[in-house]
Amino acid sequence: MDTMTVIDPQLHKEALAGLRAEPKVLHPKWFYDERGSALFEQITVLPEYYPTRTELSILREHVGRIAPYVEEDAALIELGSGASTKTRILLDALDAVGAYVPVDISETFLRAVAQEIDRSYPDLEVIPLAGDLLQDLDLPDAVSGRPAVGFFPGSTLGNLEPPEARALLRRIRQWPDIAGLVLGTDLVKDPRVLVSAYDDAQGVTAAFNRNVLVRLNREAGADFEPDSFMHEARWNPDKARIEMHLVSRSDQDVRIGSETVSFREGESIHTENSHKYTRATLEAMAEPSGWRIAEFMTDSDGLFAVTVLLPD
Ligand code: SAH
Ligand code: AVI
Repeated sequence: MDTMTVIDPQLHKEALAGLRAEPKVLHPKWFYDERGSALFEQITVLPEYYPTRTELSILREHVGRIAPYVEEDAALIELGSGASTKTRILLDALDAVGAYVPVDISETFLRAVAQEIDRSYPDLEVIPLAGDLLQDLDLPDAVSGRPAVGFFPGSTLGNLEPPEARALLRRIRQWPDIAGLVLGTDLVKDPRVLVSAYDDAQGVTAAFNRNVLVRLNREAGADFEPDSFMHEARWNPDKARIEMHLVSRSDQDVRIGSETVSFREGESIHTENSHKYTRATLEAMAEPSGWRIAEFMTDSDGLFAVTVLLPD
């Protein structure tokens, strides 16, 4: 679907509402068409983008601390599974996993990755679920009767507004037979390190950011000139988050279907938040959603954390 010119009415409606708002905003879930998923994979190996390699190293070192929480024949349900690279560390070490349900909004990418996992782990039941994790998920029958373990790596939780994030944690808590949640979160650190992770020298993150405009042209009938918007990464200390923006280089009008949206020079579209946590802020978010911290694992530089949350 990603490569065809098909107007997505939901994208058109949400994008128009966001671009008419003050300040202008687009939800980050729209980054992930096929090209967006591929660009994100390029980001994960950039020298400036420390989160992926750091989380991989924490998982490799501490997977033994996760094992006791994964019961025999468990269903591993991964939210925002992407390339499922981190999952392989769990699957290689945890024989108890009987079924794997990767959930992702980027459907073409999801199906290709699920096939690769299926080939690599012949004894595992692999059931990909294409969907929006902000909605109620229709979990497959293979999950029922199995102890469920959520896996939510990458700090994708941090891309949600705090109320969205708390609501998602509450929904996971209500999954039938939920035994635990393995959650990856990025930690607060020197803003210079953070800004360069989101504004790399090769311009891959800028291309990832602008790709949402390319998608709007193809799937929402828009006529953006992506290069007429500058990529910007800003640290917002009050909200402990990196914000990504696309800033208009000039006064310009852009068509979205039959509507027109006007931009002033310097006006931005706020395209993403990436919240950064401390153990205390993470706990303050998880506890009201019905979770307690059982394990908190971090790297020696304290850049990133993998937490095992248990139902309280
Ligand atoms: N878990 C991987 C990928 C992180 S990138 C890692 O840690 O490297 C974020 C992933 O979440 C992408 O694959 C994207 O398609 C998916 N995603 C983003 N918003 C989503 C949503 N609302 N519903 C489902 N998946 C979503
Ligand atoms: C998927 N998500 C956690 C990434 C992040 O770091 O917030 C998305 C990303 N945006 C820019 N670079 C990476």
